[in-house]
Amino acid sequence: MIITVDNPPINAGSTEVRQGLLHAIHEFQDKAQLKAAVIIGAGSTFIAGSDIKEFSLPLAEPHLPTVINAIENCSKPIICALHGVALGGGFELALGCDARIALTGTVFGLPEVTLGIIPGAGGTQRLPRFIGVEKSIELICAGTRIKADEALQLGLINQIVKDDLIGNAIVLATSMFGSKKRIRELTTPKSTAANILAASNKALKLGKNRPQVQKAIEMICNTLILPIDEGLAIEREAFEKLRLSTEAKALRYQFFAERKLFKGLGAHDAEAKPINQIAVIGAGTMGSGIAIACLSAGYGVVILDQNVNALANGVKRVEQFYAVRLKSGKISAEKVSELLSRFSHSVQWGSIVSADLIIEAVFEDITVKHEVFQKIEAYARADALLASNTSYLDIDAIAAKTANPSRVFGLHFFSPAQVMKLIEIVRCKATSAVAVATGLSFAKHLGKTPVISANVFGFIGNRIYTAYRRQCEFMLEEGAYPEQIDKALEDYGFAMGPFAVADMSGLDIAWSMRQSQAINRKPEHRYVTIPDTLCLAGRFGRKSGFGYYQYPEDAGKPIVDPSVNLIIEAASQAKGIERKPFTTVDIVDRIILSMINEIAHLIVDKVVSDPTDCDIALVNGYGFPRWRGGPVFIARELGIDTLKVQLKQLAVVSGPGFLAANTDVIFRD
Ligand code: 3H9
Repeated sequence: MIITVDNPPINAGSTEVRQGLLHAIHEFQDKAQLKAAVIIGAGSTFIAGSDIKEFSLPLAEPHLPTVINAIENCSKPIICALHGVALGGGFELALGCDARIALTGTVFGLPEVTLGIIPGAGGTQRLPRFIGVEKSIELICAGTRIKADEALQLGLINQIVKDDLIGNAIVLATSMFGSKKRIRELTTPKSTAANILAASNKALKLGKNRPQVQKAIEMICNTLILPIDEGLAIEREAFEKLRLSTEAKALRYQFFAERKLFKGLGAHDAEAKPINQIAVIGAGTMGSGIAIACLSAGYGVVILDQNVNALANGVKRVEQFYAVRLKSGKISAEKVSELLSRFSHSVQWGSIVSADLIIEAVFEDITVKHEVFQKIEAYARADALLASNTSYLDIDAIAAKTANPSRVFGLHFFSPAQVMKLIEIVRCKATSAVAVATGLSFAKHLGKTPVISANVFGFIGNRIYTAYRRQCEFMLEEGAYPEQIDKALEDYGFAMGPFAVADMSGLDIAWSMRQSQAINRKPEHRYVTIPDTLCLAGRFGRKSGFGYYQYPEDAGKPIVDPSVNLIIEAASQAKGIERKPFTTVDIVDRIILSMINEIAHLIVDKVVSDPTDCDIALVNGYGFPRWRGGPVFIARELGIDTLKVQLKQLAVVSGPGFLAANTDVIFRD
């Protein structure tokens, strides 16, 4: 009997699918003339997992474990024929079958932890019985997706076939007439406590110690001590608890927000132009990072810098990046030579003539940018697209001085450009639809997450970050200290607190930006002078050995500096502010609220079209913990009325210059 799951587009294991499967298995059991069954997916894939849209509601019967029980309890063999992906519940269903056959290229995995849950249909109980505790910890706790050849090596599938999946599955099923091979009957291979501990510690570190990772380890280890039915019951209970947690809800929100973003990005009114050859202007850290990102994605890259030393350093950074990967075994020598065969460098502007896309990543100075764009125009092909990687300069002003501003736009990468997922695509007044569509397709090809921003100071991310930083400075003035704010945010899930980040980026950069904007600052607005005082004292952060913290040569970590606290206290005193203690909750609440307020401004000002894009930007470019969902998710959880009350309080404590936004826009989809 052939049982086909047909629930496009990804054959999600919805209630109807589970009902259909259970019905078919019972029918198969009841018909004596049928000797074996094959479960297969229609369309491009097997079951890609449970339908996670159902996860915010009570799950309807029959549950997936009931379906898998029916397969195991069936007296005749049931084979799974797999293609596309077999993920989450789809893979768990396959593990409940008597044999598995897969088409070349099929992908397997239990990615539940990435959604804040653990496998809830036996994944943590059957997988270890097959491949052992350590390997299961490695795969389940990272949500790793593996290809068919690795699955075959691990013994997870019986056979790989190049074509005729169903025909080959029927042959396999026929060979199994009269037999059953239940994974539940296997005993988990023995392991040493030291090995399990090492695998667990590694997984916890990688999984940021999140509750679902801890639970997954506990469940997997249960297979060494508990009978399978007991282990399954405990797993299901833990899955149910995690499924209903705010953290899992936030991760589902992020999942669907990203899908929505990519879907929206595909719906553009112009075709992207093909891009093969990229020119990067400027061989600094950013330029070489962009070159690496482009080379790794398969593009031909020329990097140009008129300063010979800067060029040599940039080229060295690119070569060293691949040399380190080669040494650590992450890449083969052949791959490195193939990558570097597409890489060239030059001090001559003539080298950019064959580029389809030219990305400027030079010093942040508008005069320098104007000069560079003039040069680019003189040498680039007339149909090449021109992008600036500026993080805060006015790209309209840059475009206005070019002969064809319709081909100019922003491609704002985040440092390190070869690592960070976020790219802001800045659409200027004259940017053509083709340029935007090409920027998007290019960003996607790099494996990045692009968000579209209007051309305003700070674009999306830095606008929100600036509001958040300002709020942190207010709190310094009112009674908090840098180490306390940094710790509160690190405990919340940020990789680094804002003052440690500021010290790393260099306080002088923001200082010169503030100086350039001083003329526009309203004197009646609240302005915190602490960062300026630090800069006037030569405290520029890590590079000068002092900033918000001290950085003695022999200390790996920032050290709290009592003299900074004196500067802060003097600033409070100068304004007659009576310092008061802050709790971690006070700190985090004020920061999140200030972000929500700024996001509402961005929507009202039409800088970004969808509020959820801001959450995606913060998670992918600013280290906002994904499992918190983002400020928009948090605002929606709080509800419009509570948010309004809290924002009113924030306006009061923030003082003059704080502009409360119309947050209703956050609640529109
Ligand atoms: C689980 O299984 C728990 C178990 O332990 C069971 C416990 C009892 N549900 O990504 P795409 C939608 S947890 C609902 O653009 P691609 C997606 O929103 C689950 N919908 O395509 C989009 O919809 P729309 C474990 C889903 O080809 C459409 O499908 N499984 C789900 O680039 C196409 O998606 C996972 O975590 C879902 N599970 O990639 C797998 N998945 O057209 C997560 C997708 O309306 N999914 N949709 O915008 C993926 O990794 C990718 O979507 C996949 C396809 C590789 C499948």
